[in-house]
Parts: sequence; structure tokens; C-alpha cells
Amino acid sequence: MSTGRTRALRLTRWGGPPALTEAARPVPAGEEVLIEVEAAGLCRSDLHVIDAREGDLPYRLPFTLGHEVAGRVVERGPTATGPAVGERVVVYGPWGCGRCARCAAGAENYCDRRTALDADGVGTGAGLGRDGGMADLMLVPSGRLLVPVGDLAAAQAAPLSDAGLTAYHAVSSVRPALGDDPSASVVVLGVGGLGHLAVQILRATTSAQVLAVDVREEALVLADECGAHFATLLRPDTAAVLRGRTGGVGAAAVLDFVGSDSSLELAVGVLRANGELAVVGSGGGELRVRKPGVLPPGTRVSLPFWGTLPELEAVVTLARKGSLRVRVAEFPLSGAAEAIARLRSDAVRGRAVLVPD
Ligand code: FEH
Ligand code: ZN
Ligand code: ZN
Repeated sequence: MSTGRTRALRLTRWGGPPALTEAARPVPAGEEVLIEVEAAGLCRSDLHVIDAREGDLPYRLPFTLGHEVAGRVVERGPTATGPAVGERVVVYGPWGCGRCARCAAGAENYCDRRTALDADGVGTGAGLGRDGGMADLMLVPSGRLLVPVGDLAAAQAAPLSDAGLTAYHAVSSVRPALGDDPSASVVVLGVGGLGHLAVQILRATTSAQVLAVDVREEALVLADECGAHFATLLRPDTAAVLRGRTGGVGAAAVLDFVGSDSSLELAVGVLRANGELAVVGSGGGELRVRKPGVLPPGTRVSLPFWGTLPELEAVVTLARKGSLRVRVAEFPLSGAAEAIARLRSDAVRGRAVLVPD
């Protein structure tokens, strides 16, 4: 990559395709840090951003896409802290105000000033209204947003910052239901870019029996490779089959990475009383919460979003010790349009990752 110029995949008009454009090398000011991008994951949320019409999102154009980024620190602003020049890092993508109680605790995904930031058009974070990492170079607002990855391969590291972190945060949200019950079961609905990582995280950090469901045969194979104790296609009797696997009591927790009417219906059918339902997928499904109603007594429902900085550090630690392996499909940055088209047609196996060529 030439040191003076950088390419970036930029969204320049609402509803139009992003374009790979040339730009001058960004210069880090203050506490900013410049990283040379080694890999940037492609997420379904990127498709929502690309397809958004004017007014759908509180973002100002133009900006560079890419909120799942790994790279190497190449230059730091005069007051920058955190990883030194030369260190390889992943970027924590949800950029909050950096000052409220949530941000101070490293939970910028739940920044208390999110509404105000959106109103100011500041954006949600890297590649989400702010310049992200589908580029040769990326400017990060602060070294606090960088987590060292050591010698972890870039295509493995980048997905940890979104797919891995989101899956880990979802597991964290249901962990209270697992308690110290070694017989507890967790159902994972959808074994795709996030679900296959959730299976591994559950196996690495809990004693739960992991039961996986998907609609694609190859996803069941992936679930098995990732350590699921049982994997099945979605069928009319799947709820009964899964309950049977729990000795009839039901699942202590359900992680729904689909979020459709059918996945939520299955979740209701398999949940144990006083269980946890984490709805992660944005499939548009609806669940009516009322008493009396379809949900078992004591059910807690969460809508986890992305994850916290401490959790990203935990995810990187799992990956570096070999407990978390991402299924990736690599594409050159110059082939971003092809990667987007294949993700759109569900023709990507694992997580698509763009690598600057
Ligand atoms: C990011 C921004 C907005 C909606 C969803 C997302 C997720 O991809 C983050 O994991
Ligand atoms: Zn994402
Ligand atoms: Zn904040």
C-alpha cells in the first residue's frame, strides 16, 4: 500500500452502491490513532446501511463502511494512548460519547448519550456514520478503542470485534439462567456468522448442553464441528425433540440469532420456566409479551446489542488460546462488490472478510 494514498469503500449517496475511492492519507490529531487495515469483516448490518434511503439512518454522508476491523498501529496523535506503533489490534466498533457512566464502564454499545449523538449525526461508530475500516487506512478516535491481538491472523481477528463480540455478549446476557446447573441446556437458533461462534463460546465458558437449530444442512455440520451436542433442522416437531433432549424441563436459555416469527415461536416452545431468551437476529419476528401469555413464567427477554470493551478483550483471549475459531470467506478489498452480492444472495459460508490487496 502506498504511504501517501489510501483506498476506501465509501457510501456517497443513499440507496446507491458504495464505491472504492482514493483519498489522502489521514493524519491522526490529538488522541487519534491511525491503523493500517489488515482485514475488515462484512456484516448484514452493512447491507442495511447500503440499502438505507435518505432519512432512514441518522448518519451524514459520505463515510467509509466497515465496523469489524483488524490492523496495525502505524501512527499516533500527540496525545494518543493505548497500543504503540507496530502493535496489531482489533477496533472496538461502537463509539459512544466516551464520558457517560456506560462509556466509562466500557459499554459504549449502550452509551447514555446515543440519542444525542444520533441527533447530531455523529453516527453509531466505525463504518456506521463514521469512517470505518473497509479501506487501506483507518483513523480511530482513541487508543481506548483498540485491543491488541498479538499474532492472531487478521482474518480471524477482525470478526471477533463484531460477530464474536455480539455472540459473547448474548451468552453473557443469558449466563444467569445457567447458574451452576451442569444439566442446563442452551438452544442456539441459527448457526451462521454469529451462531457458530456462540456455540464455541458456550462450550468454552459453560457446562451447558448446546442444542443447535438451523434450516440448512451445512449449518448443522458447522454446529457439530463447533462442538454442539445436538443439531437439527427446523421441523414441526423440533420443539418436542429439543425438550426431549432436556429431560422434559426445557432449555434454560435460548439464543435466537434469526429473530423471525418461526424462530421466536420455537423459542417459546422450548424455554424452561424462569429461563432467558436473547433475541439477537433482526429477522423482524414479533413476540407478544403478556400475562397470562405464551411465555413461561419467569422468562426474561433481552435484546443484546454488540458488546462491551471488556467483553472484546475476553473474546480475543479465547481466540488467542485456540478456543474460538471463525469460519471466514476472504475477499480482496477490490472485490468488495462481489462480496456484498454474495452475502446478499446468502452465498457466503462463514463470515465474509475483506483484505486490502
Ligand atoms: C451495528 C449497527 C447498527 C445495527 C446493528 C449493528 C451490528 O452489526 C453490530 O453488531
Ligand atoms: Zn455488524
Ligand atoms: Zn457515552
